[in-house]
Amino acid sequence: MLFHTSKRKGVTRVLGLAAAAVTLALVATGCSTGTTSGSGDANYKITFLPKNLGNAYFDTSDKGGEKAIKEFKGTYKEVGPATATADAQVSYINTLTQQNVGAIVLSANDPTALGSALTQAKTAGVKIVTFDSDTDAKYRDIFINQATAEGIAKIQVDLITKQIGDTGDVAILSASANATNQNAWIDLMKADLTKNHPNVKLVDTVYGNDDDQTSFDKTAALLQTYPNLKGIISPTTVGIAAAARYLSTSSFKGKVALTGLGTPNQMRDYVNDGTVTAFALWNPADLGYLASYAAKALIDGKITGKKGDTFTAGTLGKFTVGEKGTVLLGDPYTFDKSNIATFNF
Ligand code: RAM
Repeated sequence: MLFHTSKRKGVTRVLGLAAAAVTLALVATGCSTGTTSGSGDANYKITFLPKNLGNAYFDTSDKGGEKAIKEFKGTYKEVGPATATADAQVSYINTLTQQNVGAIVLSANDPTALGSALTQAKTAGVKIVTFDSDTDAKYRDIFINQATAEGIAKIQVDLITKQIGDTGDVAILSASANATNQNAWIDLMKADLTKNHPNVKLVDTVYGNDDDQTSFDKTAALLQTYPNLKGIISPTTVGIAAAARYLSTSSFKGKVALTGLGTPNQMRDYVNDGTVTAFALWNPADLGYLASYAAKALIDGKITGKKGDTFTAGTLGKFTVGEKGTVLLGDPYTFDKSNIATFNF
């Protein structure tokens, strides 16, 4: 296992000193796009379709998926669009259906827009695994969720409210406007702010489309439009990295708080230079690894995605399918100055 967390006395700790080293080895041997071939009777041709290519988060998750597929001697492939839109994902799904892959492992840019392409794929016998960002449940067999939406929302609200002293204006810099995962988290963050943080006001939600430059520009615009802004939550690794880069050389550095979901490698410099205090994520490599084993279990007919189905995901161990065909990886984890040096992804 690459990354284990446990909660003891309210403190989340990393277990296993080898975590960083194992992850390092994974990064050194992995390859973000391309094919790994294997053999076997079952159709273990499994293709990852992330929201977009060129996103460090998906580079890591898909490498985790490739590692699992190598373990069971399947054929790994990764395809995906340059921009994070549903339209761009549809043509990949159609092509993969024609190519008779065994499974598509997909992070969806929209909950419904991929529906007809996915239905055709399923009808043709392709197993559909969503991971990271789900579709409506009827369009896939199983969803591999990184952590509960409630947990992901809460950790970000807890971080920002702590960082701004629980008072003042905040804004959200999200990914694309239709992203299933970000929108679920945003709804829950709004509810938490309203209920538990009456002195914190969410003044705007803007969308950087998981594009670095757009996210950078949206950050600049937020700071101009809201001169009293005290904090930004960016629930996307692309957004938070671009916002941190903007803040780090601006007069807002250290004055406007920034948190959200980021990768340690992209955020390390900004934590060390004081632009960012703390942010959260899970281990994307474990997420991809688990998704590949779920695809295998579906292909093998061991599971169908119904509640109570169980399967073993290599070194991560045994998992049980929960409500709405969802499998849960674990808890989100907080990164800050005290631990960020030990991670490499
Ligand atoms: C980006 C993507 C992804 C999300 C992470 C946190 O890389 O939007 O879907 O889970 O951020």
